[in-house]
Amino acid sequence: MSDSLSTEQLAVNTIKALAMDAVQSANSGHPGMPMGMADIAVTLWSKFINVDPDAPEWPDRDRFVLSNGHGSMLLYSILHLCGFGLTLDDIRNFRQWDSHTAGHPEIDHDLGIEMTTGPLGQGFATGVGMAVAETHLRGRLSSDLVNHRTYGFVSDGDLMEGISSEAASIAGHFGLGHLIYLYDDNHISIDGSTDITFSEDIASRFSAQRWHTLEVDGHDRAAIGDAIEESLAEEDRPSLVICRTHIAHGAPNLQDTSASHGQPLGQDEIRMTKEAMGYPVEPDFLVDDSVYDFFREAMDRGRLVHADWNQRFDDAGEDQRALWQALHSSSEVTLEGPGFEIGEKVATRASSGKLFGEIAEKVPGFIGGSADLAGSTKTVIDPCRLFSKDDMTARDIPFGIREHSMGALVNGMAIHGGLRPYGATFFVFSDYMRPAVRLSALMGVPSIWVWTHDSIFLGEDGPTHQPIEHLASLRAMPNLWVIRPADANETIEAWEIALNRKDGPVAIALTRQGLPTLEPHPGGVAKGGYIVREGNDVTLVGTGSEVPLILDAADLLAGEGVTARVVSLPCWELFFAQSDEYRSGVLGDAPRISVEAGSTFGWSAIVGSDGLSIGIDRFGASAPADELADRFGFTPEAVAGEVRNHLAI
Ligand SMILES: Cc1ncc(C[n+]2csc(CCOP(=O)(O)OP(=O)(O)O)c2C)c(N)n1
Ligand SMILES: [Mg+2]
Repeated sequence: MSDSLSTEQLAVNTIKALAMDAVQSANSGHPGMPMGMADIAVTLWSKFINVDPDAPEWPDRDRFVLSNGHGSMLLYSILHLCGFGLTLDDIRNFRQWDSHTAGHPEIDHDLGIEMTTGPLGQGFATGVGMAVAETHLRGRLSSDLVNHRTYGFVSDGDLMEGISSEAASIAGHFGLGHLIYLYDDNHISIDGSTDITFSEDIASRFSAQRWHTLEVDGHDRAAIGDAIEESLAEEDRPSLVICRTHIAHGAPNLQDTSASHGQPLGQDEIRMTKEAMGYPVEPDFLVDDSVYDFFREAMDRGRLVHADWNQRFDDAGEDQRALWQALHSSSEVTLEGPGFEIGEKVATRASSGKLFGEIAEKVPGFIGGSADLAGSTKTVIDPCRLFSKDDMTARDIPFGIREHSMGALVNGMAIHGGLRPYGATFFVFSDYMRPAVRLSALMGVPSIWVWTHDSIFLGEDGPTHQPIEHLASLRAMPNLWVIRPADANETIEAWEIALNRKDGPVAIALTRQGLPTLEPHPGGVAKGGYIVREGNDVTLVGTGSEVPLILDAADLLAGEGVTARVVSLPCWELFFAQSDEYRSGVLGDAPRISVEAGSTFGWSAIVGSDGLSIGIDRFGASAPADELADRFGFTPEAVAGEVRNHLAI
């Protein structure tokens, strides 16, 4: 290849060539962004980011979030060139079945992929969560053991999405100085120029949100390097480096066009681009050895920083190491609870709240907060301290009324490692955080979602606040465990399950209203469902607040000589994971009737096509809870009446 080019320029050209070739060969993908951000990526990875390809999961590594994940070929090329586990064959298999190089790569720590997103904006907010985790852990463990940066690439789409405004607001408020984002300011999105819809002054917006902002030519590597240097020196504010770039930089006909965003450039344009760069047109996927040497030498910087960190870890004091181990421990958590009397009426949000002290003590990484509903959701670890710029080791995070970014921040903290984060709000507002919840499930991240006020029985606040379809729609989400405990003891078990799950999120739906404490059935929740009371004539299945209701209905029926089996089914996902034998044993052979104060959608999977589902298939209403129970037929008398009708007695 041309001797007149610097190796650094050759590295940039190689990334552009790999992106063009891989997208062309897959006949799908996004070449424009990798070509437009190649100068930025080469600068960041060759001069700044501290990662170790020999130990991709080293805990104090810098994090890198590709929020404009459609530009995944940029990340794959860099990781390959730097010597992470991605091979050139993986790149040849871009976007193919079972490859390591999915269209949008999500997460794969073994390969150096921290988190990249398909849904724009999620990466932006998740990175803020990683920076919160880093700040918090640095405070607790000292900067000897935790002291890294979270870098991110973000695009026009990321900044247009509302979640980035929420997350930027939090990041600026908390003064997350170790967060550095580089904005691909290319004025192009899918439908053409961003002029048609996006004209705000980004620097003013972010400085108003208390960020440190810088503006550079995104193809001037020296200027980019200076801007990153300056951002590294800024400890009190997150930094946004606004890089004016050109999408598909270097493509003679397609640079600065939206046509280069999401489709192959075509063989002719690729040839002309390679010729213009002085890059051999053939063969495809060509990498000069000097480029491998360039990146691998650069990675020695990370290896050294890692070796220093190992030394500091060995030299750390006993207390510090013990805390480190406790934070990173994967041992099983068991909870005692404060002791609840049988019959004692407690809202499950309240029994949950009473566990927080014990959880915080047993799980040092337990941390989280709510979207301005700490008192209502009863999610308080320490009433005297809130996470803030001045108290970063506090474990109660005031997320503010920003459910969507709360979801992503919790994911970011969970992905970071060392923490067991949760986020809480009213169940109905799970809608506001659903994209982040979905990503937690898709990525297999152990975020904990606490959703209270879980049915119409929250009462007078009315239908806008009363969840109806939420249980059904969240149960439809793969890999999310939704637990709706029936009493204080089931709530304890729900929390144990949530804290012990490592490979995905757990949601706990809790009541506002008091529920009687039932006879404990240890291990029942872990099986998803179990028999609360035996009976032969009919099986009544309920969840949460409807379990005591069907017990009362069963009492009424017993007086009439009808024996009803009562089944509590707090977690469908765990129940369906049991053997057929267990499930049919629990549900029995008698006719089945489900009772749940929400949509009946999906219940036929439990009660069968000839079963009956009592639920609420309309929006709720504003009235006191007792009246709602009457009007919606959620009284023991009404349920017993439905049972008699169904059994035709
Ligand atoms: C939440 C969400 N909405 C829509 C999309 C589809 N989409 C992918 S990229 C993109 C916009 C591209 O513009 P920009 O972010 O500026 O990226 P660039 O074209 O500059 O690489 C859109 C709408 C998405 N991935 N996520
Ligand atoms: Mg753009």
